[in-house]
Amino acid sequence: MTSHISSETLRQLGWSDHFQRLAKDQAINTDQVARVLSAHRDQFLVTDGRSEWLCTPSGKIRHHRQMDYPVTGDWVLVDKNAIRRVLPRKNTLCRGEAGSRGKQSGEARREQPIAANVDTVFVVSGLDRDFNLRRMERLLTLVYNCGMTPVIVLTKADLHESPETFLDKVEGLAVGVPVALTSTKDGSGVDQLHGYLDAGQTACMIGSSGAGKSSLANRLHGSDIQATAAVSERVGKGRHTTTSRDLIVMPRGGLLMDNPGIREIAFSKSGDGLEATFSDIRALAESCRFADCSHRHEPGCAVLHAVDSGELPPERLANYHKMQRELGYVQARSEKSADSVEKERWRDVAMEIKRMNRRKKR
Ligand SMILES: Nc1nc2c(ncn2[C@@H]2O[C@H](COP(=O)(O)OP(=O)(O)O)[C@@H](O)[C@H]2O)c(=O)[nH]1
Ligand SMILES: [Mg+2]
Ligand SMILES: [Zn+2]
Repeated sequence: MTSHISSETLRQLGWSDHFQRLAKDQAINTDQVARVLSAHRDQFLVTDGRSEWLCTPSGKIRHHRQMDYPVTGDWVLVDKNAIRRVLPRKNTLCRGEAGSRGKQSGEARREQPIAANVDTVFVVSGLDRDFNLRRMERLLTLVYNCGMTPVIVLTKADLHESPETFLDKVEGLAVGVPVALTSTKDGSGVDQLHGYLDAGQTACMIGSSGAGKSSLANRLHGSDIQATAAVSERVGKGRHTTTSRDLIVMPRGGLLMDNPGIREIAFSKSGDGLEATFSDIRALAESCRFADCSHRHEPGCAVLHAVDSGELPPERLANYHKMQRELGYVQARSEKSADSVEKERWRDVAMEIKRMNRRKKR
């Protein structure tokens, strides 16, 4: 009975049929489940929908590989103030760990999970010096490679007379990706994002520091819950304010994750991200003379022809080639498939549940 009530409460935090089914199969009592709202090295703020409390990871988790350590958005098996296990993830936003690659060596980096169980990723860019089409292509590729759905959010529209010109530039970037033109100064365009934050939905923001993510979170929430650069300048804390990742429960019941600025975007997973982001190149490639055309020097290359005719920006093709090379390294190195990692996680969770229940009976 209580477990029925708590699973309804968990639903408001994004617990879906998918998790409910798996929990049932593994005889997990949802009273033992909580969601991670923020993750620090040794302390995790979790919630079960009724209260929030701090947990520490149990010894077992501590000694696990980095991928097994809880991140914001994770569902975890808790025992009072201890996190016993991380429940298998629906998806994981990962990037290559900063600094784990020698310059230009091309060697893939260690995987660094940033967030888990995310429905939509807001790729946030300011319409100021932050605006960079090549970086957007990188972020889109990263998001797709992690099996997530991107939405491009342009902020600071108020800085321009006709900000719509940016829409044209960005819409050519990735076919089918929604683009929102917003300003947190005057609130324009912000409302269209509420649709991604309905009850049970989790959205996560990525983008450089200063892009306007926390300001957007505040606008969407309707109150100042996140510290923005504007605030910290006043209190003299410097420009980089978001030091902790936070999952915020939004008024319409969805959850929004405010991540730290991503300075460097290194890949740690390969997937169909390149194809998804560069669907125009893939479509052109069908007309190349050679099926295995690299679009670098081959005769009869439809992609190079599109560059010559001005249809395809050369910088876009160059960025495609650059990422293709990087992802080649990632693929060569990747060990286990994400699926098998998550399957192992379930087996481990099931064993832990048995142990926990045995302890209770004694
Ligand atoms: N003009 C303008 N400035 C904005 C807008 N959104 C954010 N800013 C400013 O941009 C700076 C960085 O914002 P912040 O939300 O802290 O960015 P974050 O690092 O991505 O979280 C702050 O000084 C904000 O006041 C906007 O829509 N228009
Ligand atoms: Mg911030
Ligand atoms: Zn070609």
